Amino acid sequence: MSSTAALSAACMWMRGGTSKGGYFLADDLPADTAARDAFLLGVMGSPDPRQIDGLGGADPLTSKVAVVSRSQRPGVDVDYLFLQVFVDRAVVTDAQNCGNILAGIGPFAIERGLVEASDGTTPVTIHMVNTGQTAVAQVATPGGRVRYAGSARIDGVPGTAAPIPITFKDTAGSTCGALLPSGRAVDVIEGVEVTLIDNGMPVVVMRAADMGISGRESREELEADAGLKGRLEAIRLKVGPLMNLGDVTDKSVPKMTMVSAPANGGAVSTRTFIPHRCHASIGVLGAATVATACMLPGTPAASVTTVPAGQPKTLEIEHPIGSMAVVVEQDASGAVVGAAILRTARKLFDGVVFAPEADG
Ligand code: NQM
Repeated sequence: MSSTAALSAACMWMRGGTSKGGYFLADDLPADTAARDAFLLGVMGSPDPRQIDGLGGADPLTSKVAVVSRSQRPGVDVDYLFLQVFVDRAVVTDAQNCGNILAGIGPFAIERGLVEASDGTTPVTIHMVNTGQTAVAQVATPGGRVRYAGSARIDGVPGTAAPIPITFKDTAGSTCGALLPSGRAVDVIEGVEVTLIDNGMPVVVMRAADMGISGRESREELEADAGLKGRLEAIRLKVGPLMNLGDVTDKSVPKMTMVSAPANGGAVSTRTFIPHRCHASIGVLGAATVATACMLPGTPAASVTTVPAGQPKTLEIEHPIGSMAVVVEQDASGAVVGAAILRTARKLFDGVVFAPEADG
C-alpha cells in the first residue's frame, strides 16, 4: 500500500458469479480496520447513491470487496474475507459472506501466485473468514494458467465462461450459530409464517402470497413497492435478535426471501431483498440456504416447493432472471449437510486503485 497522500493499492477488479468488486491482497490494504474501511469507501465512492466518485456500480451487487491472504491453516490454500461496502451509507460490513465474489477467489489467488496451478484443473481450498467455513473451487488452468473463457452459462451473466464448480460443507449456523436459530422451523412474526434459517447465509423465508405479492414481479416492480419494503423491514428488525444477529438496523443480514410455486419447471420461485434492494437474481449461499428450507417439512418454503426425485437432488432455485442450480448433499436422516453450485468469473482489470486525497 502506498504511503503517499493519495491512498492507493494494487487491486484486481473481477466479476464473481453475478456480482463484481475489488479483489485485494490483505498485505496491500491498511492493517488498521478503520483506515482500511475509509480507503474502501473512497475507492467505491460511498456514501452516494450513484457512487459517481468511485468504482462502485451504484448497486450492492457491484459494491463488494474480497481481501485475500495465504492461509496458515492445514489443508487450506487461502483465507478470504468478504466486505460489503454500502452504497448510500458510510458502512463497510464483514457481517455477511458472499458466494458470488467467492467465485473469483481461486483465479485471483492463482494470478497473484498464492496458489500454484496444475495443468488442467486446480482445486483451491478457501477458508471463508466471515463465517469460518471452507469452500473448494475448481479452477480451469490448462497449461498452468487461469482460463476464463469456456462454455458454462449462468443466469444473470451474458455469454459463457469457464466453469468454476464450488462445494460447501458444514455451513449450518454459519453466522447464527444454528441452522434454525430460534429452535423452530416456523415462527410467526408480524402475523406472517417465516423460517429463520442459516445454511451459509442468514435468511428469512416466507411465502410471497403472505406478503401480498404473487412472486412473479420484476426487481423494479418490487423495489417500487414501498408498502412491501416496509413490511419486510419490520419483520427483519424483529427477527435480528431471534437469529442471534442482534440489532440489524445497519447490517446486510438477514436476507429476506419470498417464495412461491416454481414458474419454469424448477423447485421453487424466489424474490429476495438483500435486505433493502431486491436482488437481481439470488446470492449463492442465500440460494443454498433457501434450498435447505425447501427440504424442511412443514415450512412455508416446503409448502410451495416441488422437490425433485433421485439422489443427489438438484434444486433449481428460480429468481427474477432465471434460476440457480443447488445440488444438495443429505445425510441418512435427510438433513442437508453440503451443497454445490456452479459459477463463473472474469478478470476485468488489474492495476492500482485510488481513494480521494484528504483536502489540505
Ligand atoms: O448469498 C448478495 C451476491 C450476494 C451474496 C447478497 C451471495 C451469497 O449475489 O452467497 O452471493 O445477498 O447480498 O453476491
